[in-house]
Amino acid sequence: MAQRTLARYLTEEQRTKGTITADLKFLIEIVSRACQAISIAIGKGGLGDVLGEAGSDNVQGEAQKKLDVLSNEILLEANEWGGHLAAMASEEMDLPHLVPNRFPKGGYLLMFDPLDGSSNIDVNVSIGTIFSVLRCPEGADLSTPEAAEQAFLQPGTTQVAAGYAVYGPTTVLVLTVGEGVSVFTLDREQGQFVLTQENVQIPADTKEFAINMSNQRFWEAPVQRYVDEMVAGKDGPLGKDYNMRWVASMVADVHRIITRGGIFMYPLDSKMKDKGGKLRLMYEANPMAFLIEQAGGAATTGRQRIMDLVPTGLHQRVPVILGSKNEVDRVTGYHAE
Ligand code: P6P
Repeated sequence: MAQRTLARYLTEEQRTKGTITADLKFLIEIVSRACQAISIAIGKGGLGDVLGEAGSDNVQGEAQKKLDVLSNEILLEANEWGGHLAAMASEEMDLPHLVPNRFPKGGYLLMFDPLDGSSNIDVNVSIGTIFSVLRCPEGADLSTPEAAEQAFLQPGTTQVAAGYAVYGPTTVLVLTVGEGVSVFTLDREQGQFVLTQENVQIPADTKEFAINMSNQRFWEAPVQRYVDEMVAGKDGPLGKDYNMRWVASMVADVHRIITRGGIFMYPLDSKMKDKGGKLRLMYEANPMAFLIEQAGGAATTGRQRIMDLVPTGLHQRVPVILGSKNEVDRVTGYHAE
């Protein structure tokens, strides 16, 4: 059978499910081509002038890598002319980027973490791009970047699409438009993303957890209890041995869970309690939560469903616990006790 490219898949979905407008199909196609360009830039590594620090800091106060800035520019330039978007927001920019007046505007808002896992770039470990798509509210004030922020502050349940590209041994695009999760692998010879898996289902149970153990002494009691129980293995209350993985690239860790199950935790800890967490709600937690739920998993802050949160700011941080449903329910239940 002919390979089902992303474009063919979106067209077929558009015909059969109606959840995909022509503009949304175009938006996803454009984002996928931007991810191809990012994959090529990353692949140059030390051969291109793309490694190391950019010499600037982002809104998070984090030193930007050259590839952070380049990836952000690739996504902005790819998306601003097409007429499908009203505005964009990024981890790398303090305020939203409005579609310039010389271009037509559309009805969607696009948010992204252009290159997540930057600390892994220079050591050649998988990194990724995360994106989330919202509808622009009717009558939204997009007169200035400052005014436009309000239009983005919608709960994760209002997302119309979400996805990530993981730049690893292969470049893979994982996507949902609210009708399950599909996986596309980049065929570099064709320059096309090709469907390689449909209707992803995450096992409800797992024996694999992902957390940065060096923060253990800072965690709240429910997470301490849960991790202690997993480490206790088959002789402990959970009655089975667990394995641990921590790539320190959310996209890589989430992709492992999408592929074979598991639980990922970046919980609140006393070091960062005032910030609200480590990971960002709008362009990390919400898109990943949408994908995980669409694949039959669960995603909470430990105390509530991530996608129910009403955002208070574009760069708001939240605790994240996501993956195999029975495990997420267990540790969330510990928080409720
Ligand atoms: P730590 C990468 O910087 C990131 O935002 C996520 O991709 C990743 O899960 C986390 O931070 C890693 O954090 O504390 O292990 O460096």
